[in-house]
Amino acid sequence: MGTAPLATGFEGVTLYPGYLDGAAQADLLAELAQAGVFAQAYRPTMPRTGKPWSITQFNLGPLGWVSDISGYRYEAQNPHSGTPWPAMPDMMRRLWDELSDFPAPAECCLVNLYTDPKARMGLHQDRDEAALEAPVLSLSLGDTCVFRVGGFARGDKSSSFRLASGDVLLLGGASRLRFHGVDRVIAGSSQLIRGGGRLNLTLRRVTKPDATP
Ligand code: MD3
Ligand code: FE
Repeated sequence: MGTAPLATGFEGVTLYPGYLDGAAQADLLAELAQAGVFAQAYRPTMPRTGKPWSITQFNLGPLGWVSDISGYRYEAQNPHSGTPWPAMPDMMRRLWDELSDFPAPAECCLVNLYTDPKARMGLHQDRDEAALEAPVLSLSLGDTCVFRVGGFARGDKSSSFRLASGDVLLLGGASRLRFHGVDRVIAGSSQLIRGGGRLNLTLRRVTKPDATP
């Protein structure tokens, strides 16, 4: 496990192409299925309008990121089942320890499921975490996507690159608040997931680590 990092042209945005090999990708996928990710993924809705997203979502770990008509927030329980989120997979914990350079564990593993071939994610910022000094770590599985990174205002110029199965993207430092999104998924570009589609797992530190020793 582990490939050399590649600069992306954005300070604080580092790509590790093929960081997980095929066997590790398959193991992780099986673990996600075991945890109920595919069976229990739900379709979030937009704050205020209640418009459904084109992706579905699920969470693993102590906190889950939730979007519905009343807003975006982190929750310790799945609002659809009223039960705690399943445990964070060991492989994701290991990735965070190897790559984040952050002194406290990740608290949320958000799983985005791009199952519909038209699924996408509009440009947005990740700013619901109190610990904005912590990086976000993203792992892609399945079909390749065209990922877009912009500036710090919605209209700033942006550029796109591809994220393939097994790629890890680390977003931190000066780039933590850049706008970003997923333009589209390239159908048929991977055989990992039966029936096709893409999964993205993002690891986040949500709360500020306790400063007392
Ligand atoms: C660049 N997910 O869940 S993660 C998200 O592929 C999200 O599903 C995308 O954006 C996906 O919020 C991409 C990669 C990511 C995360 C945070 C960033 C890229 C970022 C913060 C700054 C710049
Ligand atoms: Fe994001």
